Amino acid sequence: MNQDQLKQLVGRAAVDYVTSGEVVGVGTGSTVDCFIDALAAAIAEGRLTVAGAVSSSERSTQRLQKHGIRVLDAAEVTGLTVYIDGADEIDGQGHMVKGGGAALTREKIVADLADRFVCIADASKLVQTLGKFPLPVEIIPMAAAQLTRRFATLGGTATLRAGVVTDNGGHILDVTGLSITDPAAFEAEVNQWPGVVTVGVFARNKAQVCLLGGADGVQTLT
Ligand code: ABF
Repeated sequence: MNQDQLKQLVGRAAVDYVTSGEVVGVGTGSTVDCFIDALAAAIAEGRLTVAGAVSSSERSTQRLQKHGIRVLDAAEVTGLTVYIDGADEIDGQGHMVKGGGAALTREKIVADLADRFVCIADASKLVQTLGKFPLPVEIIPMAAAQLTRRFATLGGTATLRAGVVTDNGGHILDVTGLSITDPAAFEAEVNQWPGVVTVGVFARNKAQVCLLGGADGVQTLT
């Protein structure tokens, strides 16, 4: 199976985690695109109903609406049973690096509304230690130089992602050279730096379930 087929596989598997009749939290990315398509197919076949979706990006909103799935504002719900999203890296404990698609802030907001985060990914995303994938950090633009210096004290090299403005008007720093051995402590520390909107380490909002697509099919990590 190629990578696209693995994404379709886990996208389909994630439909089983949606509670019929409820509002579902929907993330962003090519794997989530597969989930949205599989969700729409399940609805069309009468296997499931949803009351709507809370989406973490304009991209996912458009895809959901194209399928006729109602998109609610995050403020319209008090909570979600499940949030389904991809990752750039995930470790064996469910900690993730996210934000390669620049949607990390909204992803963390929707994840925080949910009782359960189900991560969907192909097996290449599973790592021992987070940090090999350049860590995305959404920032307030005027803080870029100071934050670059702060990351250097942790051994990281931060680069401004050229030409990218997030859905919230922020900029993205991509930080290479990090080895994030304690994701919860790292997230808590970086979150306190002035000018950081969201750090792409998801430890506080880690995945409770990870559906990993590999040669042997879907592996479920809990
Ligand atoms: C989102 O999309 C992100 O947080 C992550 O950066 C990315 C994963 O994308 P893909 O599924 O295309 O690899 O979930």
